[in-house]
Amino acid sequence: MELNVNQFKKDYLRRLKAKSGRPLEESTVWDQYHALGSLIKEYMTDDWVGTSIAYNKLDTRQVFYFSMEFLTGKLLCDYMHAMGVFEVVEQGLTDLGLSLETISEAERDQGLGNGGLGRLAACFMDSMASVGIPGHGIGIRFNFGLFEQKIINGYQVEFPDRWLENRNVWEVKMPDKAVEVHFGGSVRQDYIGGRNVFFLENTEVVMAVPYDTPIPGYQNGIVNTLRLYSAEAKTPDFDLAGFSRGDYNRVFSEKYAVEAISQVLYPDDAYENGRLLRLKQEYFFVSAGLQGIMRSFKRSGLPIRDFHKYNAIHINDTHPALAIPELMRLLMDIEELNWEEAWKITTQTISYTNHTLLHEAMEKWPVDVMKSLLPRIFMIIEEIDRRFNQITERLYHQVDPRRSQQMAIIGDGQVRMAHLCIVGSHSVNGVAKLHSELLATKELKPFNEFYAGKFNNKTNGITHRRWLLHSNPRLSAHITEAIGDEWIKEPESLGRLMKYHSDPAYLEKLMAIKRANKVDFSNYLHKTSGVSIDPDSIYDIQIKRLHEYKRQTLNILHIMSMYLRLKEDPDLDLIPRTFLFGAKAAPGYQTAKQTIKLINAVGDLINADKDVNEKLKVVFVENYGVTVAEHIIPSADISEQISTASKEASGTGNMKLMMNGAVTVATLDGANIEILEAVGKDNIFLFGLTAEEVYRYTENHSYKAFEIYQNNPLLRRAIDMMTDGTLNVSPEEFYLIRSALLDHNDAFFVLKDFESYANIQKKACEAYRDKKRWSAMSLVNIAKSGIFSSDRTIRDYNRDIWKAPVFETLKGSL
Ligand code: OAK
Repeated sequence: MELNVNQFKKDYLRRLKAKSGRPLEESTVWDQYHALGSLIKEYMTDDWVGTSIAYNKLDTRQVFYFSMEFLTGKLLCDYMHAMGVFEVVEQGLTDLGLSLETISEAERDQGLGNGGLGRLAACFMDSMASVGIPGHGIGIRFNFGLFEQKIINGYQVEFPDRWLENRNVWEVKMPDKAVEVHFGGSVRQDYIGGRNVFFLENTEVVMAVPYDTPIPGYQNGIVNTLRLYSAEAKTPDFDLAGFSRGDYNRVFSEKYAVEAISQVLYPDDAYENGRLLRLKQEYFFVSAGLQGIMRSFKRSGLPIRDFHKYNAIHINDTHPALAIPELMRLLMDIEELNWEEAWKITTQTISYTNHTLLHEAMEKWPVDVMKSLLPRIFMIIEEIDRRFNQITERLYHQVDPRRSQQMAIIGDGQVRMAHLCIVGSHSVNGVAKLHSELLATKELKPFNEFYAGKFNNKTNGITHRRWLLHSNPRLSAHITEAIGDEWIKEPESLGRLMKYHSDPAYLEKLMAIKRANKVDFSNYLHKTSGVSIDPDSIYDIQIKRLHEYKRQTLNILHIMSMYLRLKEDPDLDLIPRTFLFGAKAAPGYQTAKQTIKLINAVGDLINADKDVNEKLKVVFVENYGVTVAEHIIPSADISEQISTASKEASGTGNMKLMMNGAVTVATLDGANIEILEAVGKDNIFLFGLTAEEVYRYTENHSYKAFEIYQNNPLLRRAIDMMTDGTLNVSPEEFYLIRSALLDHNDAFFVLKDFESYANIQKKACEAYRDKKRWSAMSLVNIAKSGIFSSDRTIRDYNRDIWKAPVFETLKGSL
């Protein structure tokens, strides 16, 4: 948009006064942030309204991305870049004696997600708008996002994330678009006009009230919408009779029970905890979202039989799987289509992404729970299952009588949500080549054989605008200086940087930028936690959720072994290294919580020991989330992507770090394999078992962790350090970690991969010594990162699955 500094200052001062009721001199940082947010939102309004009018007018096919989680982080700076007003606003604020940096820190992170899946949804929102796809998000407006983590005495302690306490400046409440969602009750069946008709009776009614947030594309005038639903009791005078009888307790407890649905995000990452409230959350937003879509589709006057031609609904893992039976219900019970018509529309509308192979993350709901909470939905699932079984029985009963049962949607008293998604959609994709291949050839093999062509791969991506342009302004400027700014819209043109591969001046500046970013991060860390780190040390970074398969344990055991070697030989020639960890553990995941304590205990030991602390430092960064990531990533030298091969579906932190010039230490897992393909084996450090080897060991039970423990003295001493009193803790403190490694035969092959990990770490350090070599490696990583932009991912989804139109701009369509 067109905006000059003077106009901005005028608008801003007026807005600040109106919002805060005080002059600039007396305003708080919060007032300043709130006024700025509200002004930026207003600047966006014409395009936002215009986009939605244009989509309606053009009768265009639209994409709805249903996701339980949207891990958006802060929005202010993102929006200002997208609108092309960043510099003007920054200048205007400076003129007024204010600092954009300080003001933007006042924004609370929108932390409505756990990790990879939720952050991917947020990147996709940005890319859909920037690429020009009519694509919107549908989810839940949780009152409390992912817990805030504090480290107290080395332990993780969780605190509620009150992100809404000072209001959310970006959202707009849409009470007129509220819909009813029904739970429980019973189904009455009638035969009317030659067809079976189903009525739900005596249900509990919850109002789903949408709050819309604008999602602007990058300087293209397109503004899509993220719609998050909040649960409210039906009317303010919900039970007037009860109220006037003075039965306040009951009346209010009912209201709280209803509103509990959108109170809090479950803090489990890739783990299914089976709580009833979670199932309520899932149905709540799916039903609300579909009713909203149906309502506006019907307003367009288009025939219901063409629903799938105008609406593509994507479900982000199985959490929104009930979209399948719910859409069937709406089409049959409300729109009066027959089963075959409804089924055709539903399957052609819905597509599904799987985000994990971990069995503990696969959603299954007990039949009796589903039946009593959602009786009509359960009937529909039963019917989908019955029809599907009929076909598989016929096909397989002779060759493989068990196969039909294996593939069933309902089995062992449970509804298998992944099976429902596969059967009820027209596309099933994994999120990296290896993951998609393992889905098709191992985990979901019978389905892949049954549905030729339904399975496909869409390798994940990240928005390079947030993760490079905004979070690393120095590097962005250095890139633009060399190759122009086309990469912002066409990230694959970052490849042009390859011509600087052997340009000493360019590479030197690249290293100077990394150094400056390291200084910035050390200042940030000092300011936020009081910890000092040395910008001349290697920053070796592992930031992700804490999970055994991600193997923070491997990293810390290796650090412990370095410590032991250094204690024996203090003159060991090591480049000073700072190991940084950032990770939240699910509150109920005890092994993960012990790992946090272990990292902190090792940090306490090493950081206080003068024999070693000039060469080693271990820091656990508190409350890792989107904003913390934005501070750490530009400063990283080494990116730790060390999951057990086959376990990490893709990873996206690996992409963010390479894009910022970190070199990866990696297993051949998830998208690491594609990073290897992009950068070549000389620009990545690979180690460890392959996925095939992991499968083989697991299948033939030939792995013996204890033997490795006995035969590798250094590793044994590192493991024993957990219990021998070296760390200032009781011998039982790390019981679960030790027992997972030694008593339960190390399911994630930490011991098996230890030696090759230690070797590759040595190689990485040698490479780092050679500044020229390292800077060239770093450059290759940046140059080849363009394919990991979520713009590419979104174009792939749209080309193969959604097939929505792509608009360069909507200007002129009004
Ligand atoms: C969370 C809950 C259930 C199932 C999967 C997840 C999840 O976050 N999976 C992660 O998704 C990311 C985005 O696709 C991948 O990059 C991660 O590898 C995967 O663990």
